[in-house]
Amino acid sequence: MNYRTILLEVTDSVATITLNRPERLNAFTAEMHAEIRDALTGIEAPGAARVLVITGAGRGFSAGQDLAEGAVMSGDPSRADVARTLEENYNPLLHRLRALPMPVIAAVNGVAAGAAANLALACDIVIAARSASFLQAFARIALIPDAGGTYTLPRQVGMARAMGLAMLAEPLPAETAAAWGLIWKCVADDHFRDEVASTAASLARGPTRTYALLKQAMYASADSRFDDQLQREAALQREAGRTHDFREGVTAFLEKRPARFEGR
Ligand code: T3D
Repeated sequence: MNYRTILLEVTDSVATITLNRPERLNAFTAEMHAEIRDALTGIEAPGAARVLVITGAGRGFSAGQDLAEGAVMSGDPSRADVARTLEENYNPLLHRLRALPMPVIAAVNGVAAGAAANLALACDIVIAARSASFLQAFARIALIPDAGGTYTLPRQVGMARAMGLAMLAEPLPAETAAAWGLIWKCVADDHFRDEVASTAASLARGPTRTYALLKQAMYASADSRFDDQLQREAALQREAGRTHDFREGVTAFLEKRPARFEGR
């Protein structure tokens, strides 16, 4: 299908969604959200893909919500409902990416600002080019961090850094984001695309069903008691132990050969 604001490509089980409004630094519009939803429906279909990569066209990842389309610009400002786009667009997207039964890589090629920064940080693996940065731009326009920022940031970098990022709204260079443990990796610009491609290819050869179970376990842990989490692990491990890939993994180990996972 042809989209106007994104590109969708699926090659060797790797689906790539490229945010594609480079003249607006790939800022999100309602149309872009609708197109991403449509693309995800195809990607979720059984056998369609085993990894999703989200990246940006041109020099930026995304500047977050398109402020020319935002709530405050449409109609009477005193009646603006900024939460509506969160409830209708961003929050369902965040839930959907977490629940997607495959790894999701945010390939942050340049600046990621506002809701786009937090969307990237909510992905399973974040790889950023060295020239990229993460900007909690919200306070600059008198908003609070959204798209999960107030959840993700204190948990991943601690309250002191989360507060600094949110209140000062200064760009966080990719290298510092990696040093703080906010992202998986910061890679030299020259090697960025190759690193994303090799990571995606490696995950596409992996035990996809197990990755989906692993996501469930990891994302539940932040809100779980220790004992509940142990029970959840046992239940999910039971499922993992019944996959074809578990049998293949153990067989390959005993036969001293690389495993050939099929994602089931
Ligand atoms: O409904 C609601 O509004 C609520 C939703 C809230 C969720 C959010 O995401 S709030 C946060 C929204 N994002 C921002 O506040 C970031 C705004 N952008 C910037 O601060 C800067 O663009 C950057 C720091 C990200 C990058 O700066 P720079 O100098 O590299 O690029 P630039 O020149 O500012 O941007 C290039 C073009 O993209 C420019 O257009 P022009 O002048 O060439 O015609 C600029 O206006 C446009 N652009 C950048 N960000 C946005 C945008 N257009 C619309 N919306 C944007 N968010």
